Parts: sequence; structure tokens; C-alpha cells
Amino acid sequence: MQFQDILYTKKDGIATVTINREEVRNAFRTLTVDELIAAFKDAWWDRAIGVVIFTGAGDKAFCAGGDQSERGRSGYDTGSVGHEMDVETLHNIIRNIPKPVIAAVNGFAIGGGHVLHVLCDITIAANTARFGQTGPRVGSFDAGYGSAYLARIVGEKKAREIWYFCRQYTAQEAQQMGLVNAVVPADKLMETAEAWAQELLQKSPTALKFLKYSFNADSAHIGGISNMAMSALELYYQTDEALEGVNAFMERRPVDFSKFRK
Ligand code: S0N
Repeated sequence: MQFQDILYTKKDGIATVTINREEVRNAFRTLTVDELIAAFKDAWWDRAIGVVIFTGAGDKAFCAGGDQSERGRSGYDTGSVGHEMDVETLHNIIRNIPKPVIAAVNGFAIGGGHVLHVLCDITIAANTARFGQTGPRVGSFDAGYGSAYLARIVGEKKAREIWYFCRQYTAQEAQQMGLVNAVVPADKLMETAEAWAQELLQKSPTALKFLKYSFNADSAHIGGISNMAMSALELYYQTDEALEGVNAFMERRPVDFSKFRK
């Protein structure tokens, strides 16, 4: 398969999906999301594949969320794809692919990029990784899986802290709050992820599939909230308030939301 924004390889039962936009901290644009969906779909149907590893190129970032340079009043640029950015389908495919997905977090997992690792079954972090949400600072939010499912993992108080304050957390802090399964030296990240994947390949694929679907069933109602949340986000992006957030980030200036307080 030919891709522009991602790398996709398959070897010894493991599919590895890598966001390859290092110059923007592996932020995703509309094309990136479509390519990620295509790669995950391929791994879904390939009977030789038992586990997917999801990572980012380079040593700086796993993913910094949506590409803010492509964001305007009508949301993210459709680019060459010809339709709107379909992050919701990407979220659903990571959740529903009947095989474990391991996030190998090699740097920043921020904003919508943080949501992606949250949705993976397992997260292994480099000791240099940093985690956090930025939505309320850049005029954005994920009020679906990104918030409600995060609360399942770290608890309500911590999830609210993460979203409201937009702080960054170290890999060690992330592990303490149950957000990652293991922290390893950065140069051991991929070999550790592959070792965990190999361990899973020794297990019954059908048992793993039913366990994944059982875990998912317990939080499946968030899918409905996600439909609402992504639609709300489209409307919010049209506001001056959301534009102030993205413009401040792109112009490297302090953000000023004061006039939007009600
Ligand atoms: C990742 C951060 C913390 C890295 O900081 P650092 O190391 O200081 O590097 P920078 O100098 O800031 O960045 C290096 C170059 O990369 C560009 N860049 C970084 N992130 C992005 C980005 N997201 N979009 C476009 N460009 C990016 C910088 O501009 C810089 O370029 P040069 O070298 O040319 O100056 C830091 O960069 C950071 O905080 N980035 C922004 C992260 C962010 O706000 N992401 C979007 C957040 N969105 C949400 O939280 C909620 C929305 C959501 O989940 C969602 C749902 C549906 C659809 C999309 C999204 C979505 O994620 O937006």
C-alpha cells in the first residue's frame, strides 16, 4: 500500500503503523487520518496479523493531534481527500479492530494525539514521553472518548485536571495514574513493544478478540456521546472563540479568551 503521511509495515504477525510527519510533531491532517484508517483496516482483515503497534516517526513525538495550520472556521482543511477529517472513524477502528493495539509512545502524545494512545489497548512509553491535552488552550475539545473514556482510565478528578489545565505529564507520572502500562528507556521502546506483541501472538486470537469486545461493551455508550461531541466540535470551530485559540497557537502569542466569558 502506498502512503504519503504514514509508514505501514507487516512482519512476523505484527503490523506497525507510524505517523510520519516529524516536522509538525506528527500532527495529523485529513489525509493522515484517512491513511491511518486504511492501514488499520488492512491489519483488521489480514489473517497473518495478530497485533498492531501504533507509533510516531522520530524521537520527539507520538502525535501532536490535529494539524493546527490546517484549521479554520470550517474545521480542518479537506485537502486532497475531498471530505472532512474523519477522526471519529479512526477512533472507532482502533477500538473495534479485533486484535490488540499497542501504542508505542516515543515523545509527545498531546491533544488529539493523546486521545489516540488512550484508545489503544495497551500503552508502552519511552521515559522521554510527555502526555497531555491542549483543547481549552487552542480552542478545541474531544468531549467523546477523549474525555469520558479517559475518566474511566485515570478517574474523574484526574481526567478533569488533565483537560481543564492543559498541563504536560511525564511518562512516570502517566504510569502512576494508570495511563500507561510500562515505561522503558527510549532506545528500548520498539523492541519492548515488539516483545509484548510477540507475547500476545502466543495467545488465542479468538479469546483476545472476545475479551477486547467485552471491555469495549462496558464503555460502548460513549460512542453516542462521541457522535454528539464531534458534531458539537464542528459547530464550535466556526466561532470566534475557537479561532482565537488556534490563531494564538499559530502566531505564537498568549491566548486571550476573556471576552468570551458568559
Ligand atoms: C506538541 C508540542 C507540546 C511540542 O512542543 P515543542 O517540542 O516545543 O515543539 P514546537 O516548537 O511547539 O513544535 C515544533 C513544530 O511543530 C509544529 N506543530 C506542533 N504541533 C502541531 C500541531 N498540532 N499542528 C500543527 N503544527 C504543529 C509547530 O508549529 C512547530 O513548527 P515550526 O518548527 O514550523 O515552528 C506543541 O507543539 C503543542 O502543544 N502543539 C499543539 C498541540 C495541539 O494543540 N493539538 C491539537 C489539540 N486538539 C485537542 O486537544 C482536541 C481536539 C481533538 O482531539 C480533535 C478531535 C477531532 C479532530 C481533531 C482534533 C485535534 O486534535 O485537533
